[in-house]
Amino acid sequence: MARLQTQVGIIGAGPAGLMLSHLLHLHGIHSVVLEARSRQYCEERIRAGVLEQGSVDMLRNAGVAARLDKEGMRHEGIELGLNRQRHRIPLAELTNGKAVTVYGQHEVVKDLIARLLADGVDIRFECGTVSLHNIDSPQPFLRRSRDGSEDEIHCDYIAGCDGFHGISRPSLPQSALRTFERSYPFAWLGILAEAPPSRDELLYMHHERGFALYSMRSPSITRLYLQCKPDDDIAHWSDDRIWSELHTRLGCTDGWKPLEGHILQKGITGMRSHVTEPMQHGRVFLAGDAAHIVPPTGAKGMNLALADVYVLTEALSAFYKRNTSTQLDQYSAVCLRRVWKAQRFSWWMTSLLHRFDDATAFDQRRQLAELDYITSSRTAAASLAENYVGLPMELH
Ligand code: FAS
Ligand code: PHB
Repeated sequence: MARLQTQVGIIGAGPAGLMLSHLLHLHGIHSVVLEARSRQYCEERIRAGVLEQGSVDMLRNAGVAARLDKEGMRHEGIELGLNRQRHRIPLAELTNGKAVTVYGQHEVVKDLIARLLADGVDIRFECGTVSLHNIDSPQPFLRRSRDGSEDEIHCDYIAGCDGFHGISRPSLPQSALRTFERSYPFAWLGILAEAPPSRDELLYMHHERGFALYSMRSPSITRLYLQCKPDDDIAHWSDDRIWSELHTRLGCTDGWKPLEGHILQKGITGMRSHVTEPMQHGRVFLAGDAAHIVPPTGAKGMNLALADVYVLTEALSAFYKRNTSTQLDQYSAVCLRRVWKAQRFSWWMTSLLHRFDDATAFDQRRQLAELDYITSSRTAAASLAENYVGLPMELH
């Protein structure tokens, strides 16, 4: 068995784990990243698509935004659709110039992996089975076992960046944790289509048959979503049925509807809200989906992951450079303030735009009135805008 020593042991090479390792490297802090899947799997897994202003600034300041700046699509507005009509929310105008950038999560992952490898950071793909040990002692360690061989990675701190189904959260004493959950009575069917975007900005469409979202990935790739049943089976959705439903729900009175194209990928994603409190225990810090899940309607998931690791990096840097653990002790409280505001916004956007089968006639009228209010009041639109582009980062 090999015995390694590092400062921070990181589980997971998604946006949280990769960004954390890179930010720590910039601060001269050594880490080892253990990832269960292959590099190719991580780089090809299609997920989030929208970066908040703060996330773009963070990636730029960390020196990993060259391709983002070249290929990312800055959007200064989004559209909400109601009764087959579009209403623009001028994000930049309402937030003193902030915007979002459409750039696939898998592209961010590719950029970060390339930089970590170029910098010689120790990242181990297909790492085998990981377990956490001595998490309440000053000398925690990770054990990874694969094909009969074992390594121990001894560290000062462990970062659980292994997503919702990872090993880190279940490895904490459940008596020390409190879970907050909400599941939604629907899911999203998402497709990637080889069809040039025929609108410049995202369109979130309310429709009596269910929500639909028009998004994009590049000048030749469109990303589209349909609200579907929570237990729906993708095998029941032929390409023709998907396009027919997308045209029905996204079609506007001015004749616009999305262009069709070859469907490269389709899948169904469940919708849930989840928060684990606290996001730390002993020498273990949870970040990203390992600690929280939001419904994707607010485009917050990846952005929250990046914000968590920014807070954790500042706290670890204060510990190693100024020998103070105050920020480490406050990590969970600082992150949870942002997490819960993102949960609120994501729940609100989801409740605003989706069809609820158990909604009463009153609920339906109230939902339409809220959409009417947001699309006719500058104050209401400004509240949506400041949340959508991302609330200011707070470190204390
Ligand atoms: P991730 O899940 O991205 O990464 C965790 C990593 O840990 C993975 O690479 C995994 O292989 C690894 N891992 C897990 N267990 C391990 C173990 N035991 N040992 C070692 N490694 C382990 N967010 C949006 O904002 N917009 C969207 O449209 C959107 N769509 C989504 C669609 C799907 C299908 C899913 C599942 C999520 C979606 N999300 C979306 C949310 C998503 O983008 C997450 O918020 C984001 O991936 C969070 O990043 P991480 O916290 O790094 O977790
Ligand atoms: C996407 O393009 O994948 C996307 C965009 C906005 C969302 C969710 C997903 O709210």
